[in-house]
Amino acid sequence: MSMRADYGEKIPNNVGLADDRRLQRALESWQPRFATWWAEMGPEIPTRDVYLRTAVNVGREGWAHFGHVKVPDYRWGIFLAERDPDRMIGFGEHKGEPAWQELPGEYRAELQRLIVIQGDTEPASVEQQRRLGYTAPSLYDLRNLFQVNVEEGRHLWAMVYLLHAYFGVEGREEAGDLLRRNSGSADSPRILGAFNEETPDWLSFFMFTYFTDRDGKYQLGTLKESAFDPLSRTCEFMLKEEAHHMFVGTTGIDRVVERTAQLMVEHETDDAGPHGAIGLNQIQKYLNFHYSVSLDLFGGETSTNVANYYTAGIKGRWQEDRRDDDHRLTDDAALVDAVTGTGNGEQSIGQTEVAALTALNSDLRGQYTADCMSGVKRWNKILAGAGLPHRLALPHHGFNRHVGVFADVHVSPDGRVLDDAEWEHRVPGWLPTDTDKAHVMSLMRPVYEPGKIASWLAPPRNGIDGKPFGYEYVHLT
Ligand code: BYC
Ligand code: FE
Ligand code: FE
Repeated sequence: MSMRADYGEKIPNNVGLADDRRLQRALESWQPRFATWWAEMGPEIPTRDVYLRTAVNVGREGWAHFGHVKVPDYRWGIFLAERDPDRMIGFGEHKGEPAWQELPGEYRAELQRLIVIQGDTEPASVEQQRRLGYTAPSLYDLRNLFQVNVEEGRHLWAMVYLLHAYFGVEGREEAGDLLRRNSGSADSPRILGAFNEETPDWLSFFMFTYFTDRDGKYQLGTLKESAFDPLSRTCEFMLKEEAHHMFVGTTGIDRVVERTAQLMVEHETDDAGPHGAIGLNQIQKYLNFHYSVSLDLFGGETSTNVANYYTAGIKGRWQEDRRDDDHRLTDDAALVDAVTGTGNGEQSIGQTEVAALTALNSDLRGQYTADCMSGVKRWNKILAGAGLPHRLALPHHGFNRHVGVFADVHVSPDGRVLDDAEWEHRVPGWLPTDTDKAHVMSLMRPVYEPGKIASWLAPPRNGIDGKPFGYEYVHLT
């Protein structure tokens, strides 16, 4: 069943908004609040226009349109992947029953919570990134920043649509609160830790889009499996956009590593920092930080919440249909991380067996880590290609954690439990220090001339949408 995309409407959509006056009015009253939020909390740098991709439809004939647009006039729309009328629930106690087109009353609270948490992250990331335009290393990068930001704005719209369409008064209130909480705010912070951290520089931005948007990919992947079909279809379409965000991260870090390696070779040094680059050890420290903060987004190693979500059919596993088991997991066991031993620095990291259903956060985190490894391999290839013996690595998953079994211990990047004194002594070598941050910040000088690029990263291999790197992707005012 395919629904025509309604692009002439005030709110572009493929959900038949024109046929539901009540819902349309509710969303049209939320729209100016979104516009106010975007003006106050969105990208600060003034532009005349930006070369952006806009989602205009779903399906095979092409879903996106490219062109220069005035950013406040961007058409944030509501798009769900096409409906499969025969879709069946793939897991949990309702496995084999038809997917739900309406909200089941018994799971209302859980679904609302998941949608609110997901929705909260989207505007949070825009808030975190709002000042980066002032230090963009090229117009190409500035354009990518805007692209990521408008799409995170559209992801907010996606969750707000679900809240308005299915959750009544409470949903409308939650939709309002998504604009009321702010990243880093003392009184009303964003829900999840990583989304209250700062993204003050472009290395952080690339790390964030590599590691934190990738958490988004995996969480959306599990919600795409949901028995609640409108949520599933929403997430399926969001995943399409997500691919570009991770591309920005992957190739961004590629280009930083490439430039650093170049200068290390040119100056025959281990530290390219004094030569206008970001030091390789600084890249490693930023990687350590963003990977560990993103691991916290997977929740505890064991969780009764996640077991209940799975049994109810509202949150599945990554690629549920490729799993070779009964998709109910009621009789299965799984190994999860555990910290054993007590006090006096005698603790060590082992594993313990738990009910598989409670181990699903660990399961997802494992899939995520394997994916993150592929980036590290890429970056190490760049180093090897430059003839350098240096390598980057993911730290142990217990390193610098604030959620789950590792929250109460200090773990080194190579996976040893440390006492407080040793941790304090060694941590400046593992996480960005004020000196590291100041060095990275000192390199953040804007380059707004078409075809020019900052000193600390290599230009991209290709431009956007077949355009060259030197194209005027952004017209500043
Ligand atoms: N910070 O039972 P547990 C994205 C809380 S990113 C603070 O293990 P659960 C994006 C937890 O709420 C993807 N608190 O939790 C990326 C619970 O509290 P209560 C976002 C945390 O529910 C870049 C308690 O600790 N989407 O899209 O199994 C740019 C016990 O935890 C944190 C989702 O996350 C934390 N990090 O798992 C833009 C999907 N972690 O209930 C966008 C929806 C846990 O005891 N969310 N807590 O008071 C979920 O699926 C789950 O809620 C979580 C947590 C995976 C987040
Ligand atoms: Fe998003
Ligand atoms: Fe994203």
